[in-house]
Amino acid sequence: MDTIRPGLKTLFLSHQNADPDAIGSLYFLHNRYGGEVALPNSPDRKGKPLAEYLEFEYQFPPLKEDYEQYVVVDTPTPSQLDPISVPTKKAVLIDHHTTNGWDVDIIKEDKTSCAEIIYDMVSPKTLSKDEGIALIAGILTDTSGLRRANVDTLRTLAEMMELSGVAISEVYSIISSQRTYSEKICRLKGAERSKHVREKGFLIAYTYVSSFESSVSEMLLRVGADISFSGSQRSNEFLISCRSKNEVINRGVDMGKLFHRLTEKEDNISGGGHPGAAVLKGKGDVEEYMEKLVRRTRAVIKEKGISKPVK
Ligand SMILES: [Mn+2]
Repeated sequence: MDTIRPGLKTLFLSHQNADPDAIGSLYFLHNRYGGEVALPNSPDRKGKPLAEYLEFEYQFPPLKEDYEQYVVVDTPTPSQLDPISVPTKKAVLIDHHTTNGWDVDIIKEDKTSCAEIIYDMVSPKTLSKDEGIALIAGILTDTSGLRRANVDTLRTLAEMMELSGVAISEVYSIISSQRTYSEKICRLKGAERSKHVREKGFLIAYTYVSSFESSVSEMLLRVGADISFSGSQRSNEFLISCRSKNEVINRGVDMGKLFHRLTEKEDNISGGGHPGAAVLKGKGDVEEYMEKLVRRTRAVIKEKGISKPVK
């Protein structure tokens, strides 16, 4: 089965912590094909307000029924559907991630969002306002506010805007949700306690918070750090989240690998991630591991012989 077959009893699904691309794609498909929708857990901070605005209804596991067809969108690996498992023989998988862990054929296109693939598949002659909002929200989030958009993205986006009459600002007002009070406090405290060092022109900032480590690390990049670390300690367990800017990644510094290398030597910790986002956790003292990570980061910058001109 390689395409959505209308008329079958169908369940539409997407990944854990569904983002606006997942929600928007599901909403559009459900509008056009009918059927039911399920998510493994609650949508993320932007997905949730979008779903609420669209009055979009979905179920959570355990699934009570069987379906003739399962359509899975925006989900690169089966584990991202946990605890839902899908019979792959009855599944249509539609995704735009470069790598995927499915062992069956999937509909994969090199697009900046799933919303674009689905829009092309349906190639609608008309688009309701809510459908426009759903699809455009998917594009805006998956391209980081169009920063990763290409010519193809913008052409599709322009067409969606024309057909639905939706303005980009309307979509932003729906998906730019407020952070919770406790997250805001953590970000403020993280900023207040932050320290930084400079290595060959790169600013490395680190701080300690009680939770929202990744949010705090992201914030530190936005206020000027090139690489940032936020650590927390809960009894004898620690967690450190790291973020780094593209200009660091482009110069060959892979924080995910750096984190992973540390775990190979010690049994009580685990971690790894992507070049620009990594996590380390385990038993131990957060300050001790923070010190190790900052030291190793500085060493890697020196080893690679890279630098950043200071303006
Ligand atoms: Mn996506």
